[in-house]
Amino acid sequence: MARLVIVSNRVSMPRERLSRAGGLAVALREALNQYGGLWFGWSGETVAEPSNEPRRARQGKVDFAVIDLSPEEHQQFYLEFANSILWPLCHYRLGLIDFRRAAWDGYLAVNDRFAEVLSKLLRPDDIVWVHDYHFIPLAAALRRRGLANKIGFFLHIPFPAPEVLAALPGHERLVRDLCAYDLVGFQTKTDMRALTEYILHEANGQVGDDGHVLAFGRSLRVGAFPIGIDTEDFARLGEQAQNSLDAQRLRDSLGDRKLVLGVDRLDYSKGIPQRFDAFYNMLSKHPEWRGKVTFMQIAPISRGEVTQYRKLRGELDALTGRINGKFAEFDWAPVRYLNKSFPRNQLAAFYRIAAVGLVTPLRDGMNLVAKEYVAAQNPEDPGVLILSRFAGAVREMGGAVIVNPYDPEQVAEALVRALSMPLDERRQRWQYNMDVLRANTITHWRESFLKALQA
Ligand code: GDG
Repeated sequence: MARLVIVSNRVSMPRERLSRAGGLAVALREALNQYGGLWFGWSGETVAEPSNEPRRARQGKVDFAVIDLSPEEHQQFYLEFANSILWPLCHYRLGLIDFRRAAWDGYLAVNDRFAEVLSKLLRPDDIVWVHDYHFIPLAAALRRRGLANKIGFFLHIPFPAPEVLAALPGHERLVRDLCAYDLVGFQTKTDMRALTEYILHEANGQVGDDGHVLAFGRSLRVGAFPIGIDTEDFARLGEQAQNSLDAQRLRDSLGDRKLVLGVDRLDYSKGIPQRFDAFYNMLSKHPEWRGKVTFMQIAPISRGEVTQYRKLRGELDALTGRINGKFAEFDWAPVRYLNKSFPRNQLAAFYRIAAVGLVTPLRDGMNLVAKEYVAAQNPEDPGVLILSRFAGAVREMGGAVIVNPYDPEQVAEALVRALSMPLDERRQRWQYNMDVLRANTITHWRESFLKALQA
């Protein structure tokens, strides 16, 4: 295969510890190791006068090249357009959008600068794989510079329905630029159809049954490529974790209480306040569960500079206080709320011990936590996944108890049902999900995308 070039917003340089990196970073680095290639993106740093000369590193067959952003670029491109406009838009939260023309201009300008730097690093036969909403206009900016390489794009978050997308000033340009890629991949068919509906009805384009699209004078393909995890690795971590010191400490602290677990970046798309509400509801309506169950929410702070995220933090602090204030006993606190992150092996120990994995996003591209929770279970005595109908993962995790996260009473009932579910049913549900996870791993995802891009 030709050289592979991956572009993503944050690039983990070789010195960054992979044990803390997510499964995605690990999988992409594996692809680069396999084919040889280049990983290009933002360094994560802001400096007053960023240079267009990238900082380089090399490890094995993989080159890394990163550039810095100026404080203004960081503000307009990253904090404002990507994370205060595109993120809420794609998660159907129009009320949270804070549109500013300067942010849009900044977004396009940063994409243009990234294209300028990248165009000097590319060889004619390189295959380029661009990741996520930060870089929708990147291929168009590369094409303007005469590059004819195969360029693919994968959107990790949902793609909004045309009616929602139309709320974004500049949506026509955004979709036109998206069509400069050769392959556009989505997490689910629903996301894919949202784009093809737009192409058909807003852009006068054509869409074939095989995902072939003709629009804006270009021909491209679109497809659904649901992202997976390293299933065996999580299963192994889960098994090893059960005898770890952390697992022992957690078990000791729980006594004979059951554990309900939530793990999410602290993000409003994850439905955490609604989940707290559901737990409150369960303790109110089912007093028999008081003192018998503990809900642990791990929520490392994310995008702390964005106002909406700071508000969410305040809201959750208050909810934790409200639930614990009302129900706690001198020897039991119903909610454990932790604003920090844990290494993957510790996380696996928590997954393994939890009787219920409570994954209730209001909207989510896929949600890897749901998959990791399943993979880390004890096959002899697996826990139950409760999953939102609005997570991409729901298409595959047919063994989950599926809920509407906006309905706290329904989620409370699902909790009671999951906590009391007989072993046989738990095993059947888990087996169904695990078979899916074994068939669609992250390696499978990566290979099927790259195969489609090369075809
Ligand atoms: C985006 C899309 C899509 C979380 N806390 C800790 C920790 N994590 C890890 C989890 C998981 C990852 O972070 C979160 O992945 P999600 O998929 O749940 O969510 P997003 O971050 O929003 O990801 C999403 C994904 O991209 C991939 O395409 O599924 O829909 O929004 O892997 O384990 N990891 C460690 N400590 C923590 O405390 N080590």
